[in-house]
Amino acid sequence: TTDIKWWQKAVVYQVYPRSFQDSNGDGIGDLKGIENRLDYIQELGADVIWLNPIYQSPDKDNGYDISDYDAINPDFGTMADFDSLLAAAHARGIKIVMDLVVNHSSDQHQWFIESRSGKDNPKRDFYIWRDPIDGHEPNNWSSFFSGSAWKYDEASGQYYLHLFVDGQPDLNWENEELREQVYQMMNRWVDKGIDGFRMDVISMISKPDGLPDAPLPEGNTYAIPVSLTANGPRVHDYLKEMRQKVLDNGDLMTVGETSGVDIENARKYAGVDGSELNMVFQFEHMGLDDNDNPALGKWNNQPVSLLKLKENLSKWQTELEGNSWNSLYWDNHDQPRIVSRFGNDSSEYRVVSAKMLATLLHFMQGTPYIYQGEELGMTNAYNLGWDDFDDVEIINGRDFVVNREKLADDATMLDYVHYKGRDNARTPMHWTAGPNAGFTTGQPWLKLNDNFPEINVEESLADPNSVFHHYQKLIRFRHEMPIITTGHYELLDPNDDQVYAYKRIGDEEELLIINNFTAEPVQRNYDFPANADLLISNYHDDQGTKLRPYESKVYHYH
Ligand code: ISL
Ligand code: CA
Repeated sequence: TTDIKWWQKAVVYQVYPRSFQDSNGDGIGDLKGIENRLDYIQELGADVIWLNPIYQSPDKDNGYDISDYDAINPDFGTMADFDSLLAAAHARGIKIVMDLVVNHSSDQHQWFIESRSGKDNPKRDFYIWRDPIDGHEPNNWSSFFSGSAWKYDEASGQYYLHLFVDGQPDLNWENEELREQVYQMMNRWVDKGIDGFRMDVISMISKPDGLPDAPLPEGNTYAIPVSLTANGPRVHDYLKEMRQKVLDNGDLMTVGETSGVDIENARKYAGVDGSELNMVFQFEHMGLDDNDNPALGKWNNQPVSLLKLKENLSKWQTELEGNSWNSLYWDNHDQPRIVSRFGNDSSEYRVVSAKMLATLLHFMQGTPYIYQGEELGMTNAYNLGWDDFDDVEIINGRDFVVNREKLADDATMLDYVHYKGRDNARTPMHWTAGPNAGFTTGQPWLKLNDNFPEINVEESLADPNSVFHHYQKLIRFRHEMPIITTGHYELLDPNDDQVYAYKRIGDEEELLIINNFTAEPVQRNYDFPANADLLISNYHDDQGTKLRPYESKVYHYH
C-alpha cells in the first residue's frame, strides 16, 4: 500500500463541455461555464475533471474530428479561458485531464489538406491511402458509424481510410514523422500544466499488416473490423515510445479508451511496470446488452443479464488485480444513462436503483469515472424524436438499419435509440427547475430531457437523500478507506441471478457489498459478524435478510 499512486485513489468527473453550462446565451456550453461550476464539482468531491474535446473542430462528430490540436473551439471560448479554467481548478486541488484524439484527425486539419493535395506531397503518408482493388474499396471494412470505411478521392484515384465518419481520416502511425508531430503537440499541452490524457480509441492506432478483410456477417456488404484494428501489431511499441517522449515528462494520469481490449492486452496497456498507460476503459460490460444479430450491433432494447454482468465485472476485477489497474464506469458521452439501462427509471425506483448501481460500482477496485448528471440519477431522454437527434451514430444508424438494410422499422429503431443512443447522455445538464434547466438563457443546442423539473442540481443539493449525496458519500469513503483501493475482490454466489454480492478483503477488515438488482423483494442470508457497521444503504432502515427492491447495503467489519 505504500506505493499507491494519486490516480489510484482519485475519482474522475467527466464534463461534456457542450452540454454542461452555457455562459453567454448561445445555447452551447463553454469553458467559462465550467469554471463557474467548479464549486459544484468540488462539493461532489471529485479529484479530477476529464474534459471531452475542446479543440478546433468542424464538429462532424462533436469535437472528435480535430482540425487544430493547438486551438480552442471558439464555441467553447479562447485559450485564455482554458488557462483560467485550469488555474481555477488547480486552486481547488482539482486536476484536469484532456481528451487526446490521435487515431484520426479532421479532414480539415492542415495535415490532411496537404495529404490530399497529391500523391507526392510529403504529408501523403500521414494518412492511410490505398489504390482501388478491382475497381472498388481496398477491403470490406465498415466504418463504426455505418457504410464503407474507405472514401474515394477522385483527384488521385485512391481511397483513404476512416474508421469513423469520412470527415475523420485515420492517421498513419507507421509514419515516424507523424508520430513525432503528435508527441510534440502533446508536450505543448503538458507544458501548459494539464494533468493527463484520456486517449480516444488508442487501441486502434496500429492497423494490421496488409489490411485484410474482416469476417462478414451474413448478408452484409461491409464488416466492422474491430477484431483486426484493435490491439494491432505495433500499438504497444507506439505507446512505449509515447511514454518516453511525452508521458514521463510530467506526473500525468493516462487512460486509454480501448474498444476491443481483452485482459491480455489490458495488462500490457496498463501494466504495473508503468511502461505504457495507467489504465484503460474496457468495453465488454457495455456490450452485454448488444443485439444477438451482429448486423444490428449495439442497437437493441433488451435488458442486461445480471449473471453475465457479474461474470464480466468479476473477471476484470480478479484478472487485473496486482498486475494492472481498472477504470470503473457506467456512463459516458457514448453510453445511454445507466439508471435507464441497468436500473429502473420509473418514479418509484429511479432513486433507489441509481444509488444501488453507484454502490455496486464504487466499492470495486479501480478508478471510478462519473459522467455529468449520473450523480443526479439523470435518465434517458425519451422525449427526443427523430427531428431532435444530433448524434451522427444515431442518424447514420437509422439510415443503415431502417432504410438500407431494413433490419427494423422506424418505430423499433426509435425504441433502440431511446435505449442505447448516445444523445441520451448528451442532453444539457440540469441545474435548476427554471427555464432550460439553468443550462442556457438562449436556445439549447440539443433538446433538454423534459424531466428536469424533478431531476436537477438545485433539488439534489437540498435533499439529503438525493442520488447526489449518495455519490458524495461514496467518494468520501474511497478517500478515507484504503481497503476500497487495495482490498482483494471476491464474488459471492456467482449463480444468483437477482443479487450481486461481493466482498473486499483487507488484512484486518472486510467490506460486504450487497445489491438487489431487481424490483422484487428477496431473502438472502450472508455470513458476517453481528457487530458489523452498516456503512451505507439506500433505505432508511436495515431489515436483515430481507432485501427490498433495488436495496443496496454495505457492511464493514474487522
Ligand atoms: O460509441 C460507440 C458505440 O456506441 C463506440 O463504438 C465508440 O465509437 C468508440 O468507443 C470510440 O469512441 C470514441 O471515438 C469516437 C467518438 O465518436 C466517441 O465519442 C469517442 O468516445 C470517434 O472519435
Ligand atoms: Ca456558450
